[in-house]
Amino acid sequence: MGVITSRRATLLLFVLLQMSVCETTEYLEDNCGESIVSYGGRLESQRYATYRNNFQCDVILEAPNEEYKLIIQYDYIDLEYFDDTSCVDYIEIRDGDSYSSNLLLRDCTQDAVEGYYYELTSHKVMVRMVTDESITSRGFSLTFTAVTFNHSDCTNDGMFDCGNDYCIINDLTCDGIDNCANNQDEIDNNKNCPVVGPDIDKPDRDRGVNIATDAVTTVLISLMATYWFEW
Ligand SMILES: [Ca+2]
Ligand SMILES: [Ca+2]
Repeated sequence: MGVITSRRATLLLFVLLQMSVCETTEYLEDNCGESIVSYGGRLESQRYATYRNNFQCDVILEAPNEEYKLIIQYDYIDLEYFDDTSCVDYIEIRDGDSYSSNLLLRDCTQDAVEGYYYELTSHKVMVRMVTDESITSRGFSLTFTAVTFNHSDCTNDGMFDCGNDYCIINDLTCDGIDNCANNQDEIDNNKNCPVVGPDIDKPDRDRGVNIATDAVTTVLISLMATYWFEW
């Protein structure tokens, strides 16, 4: 095994930075006590397969301005419970940014909430997770989206009309996440999206970008592998 030289360490750091640039999902455990200000995205409990024991953490998800309201959709909730009725570990969702804000959910299984979503009255939501000293599980994954109900906004550049009273920013279309709560931002009648299917169905412009990106990535990896062994 070779020694990790400073140049190799720099190369590793470069690779890790490239990976982080591609990251779109936020993780609760990385943002304890923080606010995540965004027009939309995905929040998951942790990066790894299972969550931590003895864990208490909350984050505030916040739309960039107060004209927006947040909607929350659950992908899954899978935390330890006892006897099918009592949550041992749990997630809390509050309609606002404090512990006194209206409690929307305190739960540990997705049975009651699968496919369900909340429409908040504010532009902030507190997400909190509490676990005990043993037994972990998969955790949770949710999607949050800032929406406006003003239909004149939908016609503005940079906005997308979901067709269900929601307008979202255009950047949230065609990203593989159902931000509209009816999937209109992801299906092919959205003029911005390629037809759902393999790459061959995508517009030439997107295929060209993908091919170019793949080529650059391949060259970079080849160069890095070469330098690694030469050092
Ligand atoms: Ca537990
Ligand atoms: Ca989307």
